[in-house]
Amino acid sequence: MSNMTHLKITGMTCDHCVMHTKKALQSVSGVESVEVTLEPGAAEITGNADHDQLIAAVKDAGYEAEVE
Ligand code: 9UX
Repeated sequence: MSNMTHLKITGMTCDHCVMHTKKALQSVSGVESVEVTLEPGAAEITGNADHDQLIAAVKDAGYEAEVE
């Protein structure tokens, strides 16, 4: 069974930003699926990825994330 993680994401301003964030999160080990929304800025992730790695991936892509 896989876990769900909800991230609040700030700094995304367009649909391209959403794709950057989605790709970044999909590259994290343990991630099974990712849905990212622009408004509100958020991501729903399933799998067993480490939360700190998810946040780091979003930061590397140029945005900010926090677990909600
Ligand atoms: Mo969304 Mo763009 O950034 O450079 S406003 S990708």
